Amino acid sequence: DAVDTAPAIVVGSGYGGAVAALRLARAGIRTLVLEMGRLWNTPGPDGKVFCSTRTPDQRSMWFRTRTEAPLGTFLWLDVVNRDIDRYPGVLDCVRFDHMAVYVGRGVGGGSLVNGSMAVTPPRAYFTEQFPTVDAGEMYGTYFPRARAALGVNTVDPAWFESTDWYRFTRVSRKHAERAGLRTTFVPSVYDFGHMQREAAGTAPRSALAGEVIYGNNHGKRSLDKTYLAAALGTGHVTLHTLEKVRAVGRAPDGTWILTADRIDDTGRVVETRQYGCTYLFLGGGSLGTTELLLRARETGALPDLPASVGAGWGPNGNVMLGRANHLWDTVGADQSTMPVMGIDDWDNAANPVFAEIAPLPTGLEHWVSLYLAITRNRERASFSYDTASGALRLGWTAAHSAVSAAMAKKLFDRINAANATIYRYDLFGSGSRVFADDFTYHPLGGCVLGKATDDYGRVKGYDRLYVTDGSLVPGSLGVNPFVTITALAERTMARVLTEDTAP
Ligand code: FAE
Repeated sequence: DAVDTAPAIVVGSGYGGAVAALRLARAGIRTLVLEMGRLWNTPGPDGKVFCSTRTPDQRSMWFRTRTEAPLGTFLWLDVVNRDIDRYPGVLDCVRFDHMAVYVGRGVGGGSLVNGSMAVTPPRAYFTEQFPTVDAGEMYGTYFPRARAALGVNTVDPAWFESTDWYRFTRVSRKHAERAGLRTTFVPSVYDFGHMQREAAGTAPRSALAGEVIYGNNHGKRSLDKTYLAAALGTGHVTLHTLEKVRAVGRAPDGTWILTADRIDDTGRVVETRQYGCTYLFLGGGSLGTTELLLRARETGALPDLPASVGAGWGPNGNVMLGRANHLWDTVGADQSTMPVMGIDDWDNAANPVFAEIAPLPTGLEHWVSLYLAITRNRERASFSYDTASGALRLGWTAAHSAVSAAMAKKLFDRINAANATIYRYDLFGSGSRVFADDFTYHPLGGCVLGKATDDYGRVKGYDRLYVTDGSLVPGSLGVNPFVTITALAERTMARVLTEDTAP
């Protein structure tokens, strides 16, 4: 069979993939990027590239016949999810036995669907999670480099205090302060200048029109506008979309051989292609990269991969919950979809939690305060490979999740007690579920730095094979992960381009 070759191949175009592509290209190395999702640049019949969260259509989710938003019900009515046509939509939900993992699909990966929160972790916790990484170098060089390239900015505090669009945040701040808790502003890659123009009516609305988990039509500095635009601008990068890498192997001369299925808009495989490269960078995310390596090890394609491939996974302790406010504490019908504040109780050694004040932009007053809590859950799970079906299994259990829910409960019981409020029981479907602890937006681990790889993301057992994405992070980070994933990828690329690829 014909094999297309390139000096370097990058699998996936999320944060890890985008950094690898840009730095390889800037070093003059011809690079092919293989992405299973679409390129999101073509308007649909409504003139928009992405659909809204309020009227989702086929563009919303990856090959589904019904949307699967984490908020399953509202006021016990199934008004949030909709029937849709099967299509390579931008948000995927990968379901394991006790954990649903949300990921972005498309050129830009998670940057297309995420909440834009661009948080640098507290240095002490970063050091604890990455004991072998030089924190001075990270905080002095790679975090600043990542934030600059990602276009991180912060909301103007005066505008924040005065605008209706963040009333929901100010109400939650007041309630946290009554419980003696500290809040902190959270930086973002959403352009706040654009958001203020949205509010003023001088720019088309996106964050102020309910857009987020199915993509933003304006205002967001997603990777296709930052790292990937710069990478393609070098002329050294080729991008193939709707191509899913299914297998990785190695030719006797050491060339990496990839097998990829090209799909059409119905999901049908229209062609299977082989690619070869000298340097292989895996940026498929915690699930994508771990799946490729685990399958390669278990099928014998890459038998020397270490036993630690597949281990050390965690959901960053994610728990979502809602509180019911008193009638006089209105959160507002107008809510920006971009969170800008968190309740920071991470230094509480007895119960470390960092809880983002999340919007619930239904367009109606609902008196709900919504939160995405990041808890310090120390449980970890491993992936295993089911040889018969070829599927990945995840050993995460409901008991593992219960640890996160208990930590969130401790914090929010305090907030409820201080405000004489209660939880909302109608947000997450069945019965009276208060804590949605069975899904995550932050899958982390599977190929942990310093365990499955060396301290720079070089996969153990082979040379010229690298991991640059969220699978390097050991299951917990304490904050939203994309700034850290980007900074670690910058660090890996700086090292690899001086030590490994020099002629
Ligand atoms: P990721 O961005 O997932 O990129 C992987 C890419 O590889 C995807 O485009 C895949 O389609 C592609 N891919 C995977 N497997 C293959 C294959 N076999 N062949 C070809 N292509 C493949 O990985 N984080 C924050 O820091 N702040 C937030 O506000 C935030 N909000 C979030 C909200 C939502 C709804 C979600 C889902 C996530 C959120 N996150 C947030 C998490 C963040 O987006 C995530 O940690 C990063 O996107 C992970 O980056 P990676 O490079 O690891």
